[in-house]
Formats: sequence, structure tokens, C-alpha cells
Amino acid sequence: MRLFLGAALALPVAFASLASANAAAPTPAVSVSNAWSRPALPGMSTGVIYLTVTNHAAKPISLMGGSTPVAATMGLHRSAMSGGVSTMEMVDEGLEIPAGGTVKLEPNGYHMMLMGLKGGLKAGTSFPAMLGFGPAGSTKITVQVRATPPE
Ligand SMILES: [Cu+2]
Repeated sequence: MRLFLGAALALPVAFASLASANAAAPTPAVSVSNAWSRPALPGMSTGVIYLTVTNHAAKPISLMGGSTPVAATMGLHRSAMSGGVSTMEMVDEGLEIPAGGTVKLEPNGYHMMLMGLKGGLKAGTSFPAMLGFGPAGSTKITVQVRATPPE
């Protein structure tokens, strides 16, 4: 997985300023696997991405957000049960991945939320996306559209 430092990404200003303050820092050594999304019919406006991310660096990093050409916005969300109802919320502070640690974004937990889907997502196809990390760096991923989670 290639990593890009300072790639042009639509990320919050706070993240951008952190990134420039750490411009000399090494690119975070991150690998992403099992990135997948559920199928969506044309006309559906929202979708989700689940994935597994591993931080190979000696310092913690945070998954902050991202972007993809298939949707207007892509942000980090957390699902939770509230009074027996499943709800979800934006996670502005990011999701920390400990040094040497692996974190999974799975159904009923964290996910990347796609808003403003530009078309359907068909099972068996894939699409590109970019993940943004704090304090700096981003990585390009390929998301598989599938009806069931990868093994
Ligand atoms: Cu969501």
C-alpha cells in the first residue's frame, strides 16, 4: 500500500494545520486490509466502508476521515445502541490506532460513512478511496463491494 504525505485531501482545518506542523515527520506506516462496502441500489444516498487498519509505527496514529470519488463526503462514524435503537454519530476526534496495533471497523461499531452516493454500488465491483490520518499522512485503498463480510 503506497502512502502519500501531504496529499490533497478534503480534511478538516485542524487536521491540515497538524499535518503542516509535522511536515518533516515520516509518513505513518499504515496498512489497510479487508476494505469492503455493502451493495447500494442507484438512488440510495448513503453507504458504509468497513476495514482493518494496522499501525506499524512506534507512535499511535489516528484515523480521521477520508474521501472517495463515489460519494460527496466520507467521514468516521460510530454506531451505538441508545434506548434499544441503533444510532450513529460523527467521530471528530478520530480513532486512535496504537503503536503496533490493529483496529477493525466492523458492523455495529466504527465505520467510514459515505454520504451523497453518486450512483449504485454493485456487488463484485470495487472503488478507490483515500484515508486520512493524524498527525499526518494518507493512504489510498481499494474497497470491495460485497454482500457479506470478508473472511
Ligand atoms: Cu454512519
